[in-house]
Amino acid sequence: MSKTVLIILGLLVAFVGRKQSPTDLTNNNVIPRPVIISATGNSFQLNESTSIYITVNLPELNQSAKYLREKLQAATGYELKIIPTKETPSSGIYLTTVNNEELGSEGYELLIEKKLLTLKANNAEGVFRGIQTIRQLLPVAIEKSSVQKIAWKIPTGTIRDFPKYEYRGTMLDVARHFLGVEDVKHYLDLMAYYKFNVMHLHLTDDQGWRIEIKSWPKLTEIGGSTEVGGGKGGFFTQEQYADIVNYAADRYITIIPEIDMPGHTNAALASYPELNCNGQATKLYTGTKVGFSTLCTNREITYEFIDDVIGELAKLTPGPYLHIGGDESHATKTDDYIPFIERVQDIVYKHGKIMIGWDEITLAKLNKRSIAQYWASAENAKNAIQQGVKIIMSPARKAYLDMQYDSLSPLGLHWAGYIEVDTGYKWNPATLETEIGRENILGIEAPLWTETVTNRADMEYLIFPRLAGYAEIGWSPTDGKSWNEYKHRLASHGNQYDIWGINYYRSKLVPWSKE
Ligand code: TNX
Repeated sequence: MSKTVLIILGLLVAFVGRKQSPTDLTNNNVIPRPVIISATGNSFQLNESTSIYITVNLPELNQSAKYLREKLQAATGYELKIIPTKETPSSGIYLTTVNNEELGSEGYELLIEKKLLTLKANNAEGVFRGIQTIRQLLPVAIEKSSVQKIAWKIPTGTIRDFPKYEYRGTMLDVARHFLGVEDVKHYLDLMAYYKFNVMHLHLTDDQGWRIEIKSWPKLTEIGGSTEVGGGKGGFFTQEQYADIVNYAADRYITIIPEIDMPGHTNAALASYPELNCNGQATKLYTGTKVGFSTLCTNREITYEFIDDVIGELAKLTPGPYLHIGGDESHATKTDDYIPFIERVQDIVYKHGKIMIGWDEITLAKLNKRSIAQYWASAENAKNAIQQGVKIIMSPARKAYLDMQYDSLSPLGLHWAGYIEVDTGYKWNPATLETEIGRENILGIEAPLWTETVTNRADMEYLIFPRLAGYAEIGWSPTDGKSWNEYKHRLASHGNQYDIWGINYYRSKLVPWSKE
């Protein structure tokens, strides 16, 4: 063989070899897109002798290390050792603390060197968010549940990352169709992967009451016994609810329970005649109309009922917020609605929680700590701002996970329009409404109403892939945001969804890899 042929062969081998080994950290598929990334052109490799070191300064990191080990175990087959340490190790994975104001309570810094991968944050929450980035930087096969023979490499460099909004949530309506504890946990796992920190549970509506209230047992006995379409419904016992709260807390996700009132209350009105102005229980309802029910706002028993319900729920909920609904109360006169919301607000604060409600609550005089959830009315948002009240952005036309993707979508509604994957991604909460500026916004939330959703597969179909886009809107800087760039990262996440067996919408706008 001639010398030139050998050189060419050598170059070819080197080239192919290089292609197989990821070395450019800036070329990644992380969602939400991290704030700052710089690459150093080498790679870190995980192997069976890698250990996870944790600084002794923060005992909570033991949990984080166990979570990371568990996420890496199935596909690698490695059972990584967890070793508490006072000193910086020379190799392995090192979870540690830092004192850095810019990172806030959820930010983190990832320093990836050839031998050592260091994840630092102000606290364990930031470390948890950073672990999601590590999972996404590894080859996607890391998500498989059986052992894969793969070089588990991550390109070297630095990532410094922190969220744009402090509130990044989703909502799940378990009232229209009941979805059980396992489905909620499944959703929480997927949310954690995308660095969400809030799950709002819509626990009551006309069609069902889904949370056990010990002082008013018929709410679930009667009110929980059906759902849209006449199925058997269901409810969470207080123990099950506590289990969900703990599961979420392990993922640094806050549960916000919603008891919708004074409208959207037929399930309660059917359970207890005394909550109705005419003293007669209504019939259970299994249709999908809204705006026909109301609690009797001028009976004292109504407020005793609310005090009991809020009291029990506040005790079960470690998070700071309780959501009181307040939307679409078309059957309540405005003159009755306003004092009602103000009285309920006092009850919420009496039980030590901050009140959240849909944007209609801004008709009432609000405590400055209360929060309005914008879904449709800019006018209501203006009322909130005038009262110094912060806003959660859930514009139906952009962020409702129950809107159809297009006219052919087999599931979903379209009263607020169709939300294709690009429409869900291409909006900015701080410029959507001229009235609402960045300084008024606490964060964003994407609600999944379940009139058309009957099971986990339906839920996945409407959530994915739009959820990833809402995660990015809530977390990543607006600078550098581009659908044309994002769609390639999103396409690569289709590989994760395939591995997880997620029923997702393969939008034509996304260049999914063929399989
Ligand atoms: C409006 S948005 C509702 C819900 C429905 C949803 C369906 C809001 C606060 N109320 O009761 O389920 O539309 O998209």
